Amino acid sequence: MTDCLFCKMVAGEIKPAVVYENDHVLAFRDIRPRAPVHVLVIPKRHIPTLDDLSESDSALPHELLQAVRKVAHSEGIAETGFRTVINCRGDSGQEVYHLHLHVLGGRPMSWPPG
Ligand code: D5M
Repeated sequence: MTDCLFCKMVAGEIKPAVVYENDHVLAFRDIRPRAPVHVLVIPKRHIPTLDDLSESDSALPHELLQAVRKVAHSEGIAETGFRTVINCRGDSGQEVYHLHLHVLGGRPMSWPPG
């Protein structure tokens, strides 16, 4: 999608701070970090929200979660613990309508989230 911020990153038109990439996913640092480590993992293909994943996208959740694991290890938060969040639509506070997984770590976190 031409007007999608994250699609522009995938296309190389905007250059985020990339921490991991493969054929299917891109991971980069969040511009407004909420924790010492805050990385976003996105599919390279435009999918607006978690609810727009289709049955035929069955390999993609695996790709995304394996990328989360790799980022957690490379960022040094796999052992201490980390949180992965997917916001979906209005009440969740989703701002960017291109599916993304937040990977947060490097500090203790409370539950439930606000
Ligand atoms: O989270 C959307 C996230 O996207 C939010 O934490 C800020 C981040 N963001 C917005 N613009 C940028 C750029 N240009 N680089 C890196 N990160 C960015 P949501 O779950 O939709 O609320």
